[in-house]
Amino acid sequence: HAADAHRTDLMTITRFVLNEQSKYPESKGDFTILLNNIVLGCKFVCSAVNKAGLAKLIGLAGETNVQGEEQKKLDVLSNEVFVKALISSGRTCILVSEEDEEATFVSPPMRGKYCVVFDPLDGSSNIDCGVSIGTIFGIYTMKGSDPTIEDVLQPGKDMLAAGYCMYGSSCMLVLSTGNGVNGFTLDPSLGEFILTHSDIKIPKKGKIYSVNEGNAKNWDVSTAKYVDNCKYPKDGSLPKSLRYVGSMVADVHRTLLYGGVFLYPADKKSPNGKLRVLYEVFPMSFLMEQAGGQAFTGKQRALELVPKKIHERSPIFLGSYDDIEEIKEIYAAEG
Ligand code: AHM
Ligand code: MG
Repeated sequence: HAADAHRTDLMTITRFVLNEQSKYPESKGDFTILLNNIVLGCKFVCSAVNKAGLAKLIGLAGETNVQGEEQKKLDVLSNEVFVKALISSGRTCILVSEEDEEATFVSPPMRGKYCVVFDPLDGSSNIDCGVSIGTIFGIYTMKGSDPTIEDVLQPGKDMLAAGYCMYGSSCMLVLSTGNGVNGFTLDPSLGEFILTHSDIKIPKKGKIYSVNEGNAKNWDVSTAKYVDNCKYPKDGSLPKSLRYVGSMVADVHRTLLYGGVFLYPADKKSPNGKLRVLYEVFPMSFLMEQAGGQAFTGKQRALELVPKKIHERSPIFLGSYDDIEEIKEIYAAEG
């Protein structure tokens, strides 16, 4: 019976990626090993996030432990776990983390061909109140034989893979290796991510917009005009609903599944917006395009940006194809 087969034939993320990679005869399992280490990091963070509310009870966070050392904050701890898991995979050469000022160059004996850019725990303002937060990552392949910073300053369209993990009401990992987008949910009893959302496609047009409207007084004309259209449509369509968690992973995840737009535009106070190109804008734009949506900076296709610095920022508008088309038209007209 098909339904039974579904419940007993578990498509884990490892099995899924192994299947995908088997299409490439030259593949030797390196990517699968790398991904398994990312998955390990995500499981660790998930378990830490789930216990975060108990921290006071069991004496974590901000308190001093028996050794007299101060306990690490969740974002710092998450970063350490990812860095160590990625280095120990033996498949990475350069790591760029939101938490670290400088890129990490892996020492030659542990070096592999992949560069990983990541935000280990995004949504910092939501950590202490139990609202969904996430990890975002992108993967590049080293260009030459010696790693240089140029290897991670490539346009987002050259990413080999991108994904995020959301620590929400369930723990979900959403991944693209350039072949569409698939979602895996952590089964806590198995400790495995199981394929639950195969071949995710974003609705062509959505009914939701997502933005921090508290910044409205500093927006440019085009952003203001678009958001005004969301509330007072000029074409007879219904107004859009507003949803804004303030965690990019949660806001993008909802946008991917329900459709609509997520924007973090430029404003007078932050002319490049807030979000970071390498490990926020690029991975999410990659996923959006792979799901049939679009990602735009206000000037160009987001994935064609060529970053000059590892922590560079860019305005971003991403989501349903038609909704982003509308934003592009406004920017083209208003400049
Ligand atoms: P963070 O890296 O300090 O967590 O900031 C990134 C977060 C995103 O998750 C989210 O989209 C955005 O900041 C929200 O910013 P704001 O509070 O300005 O609306
Ligand atoms: Mg961040």
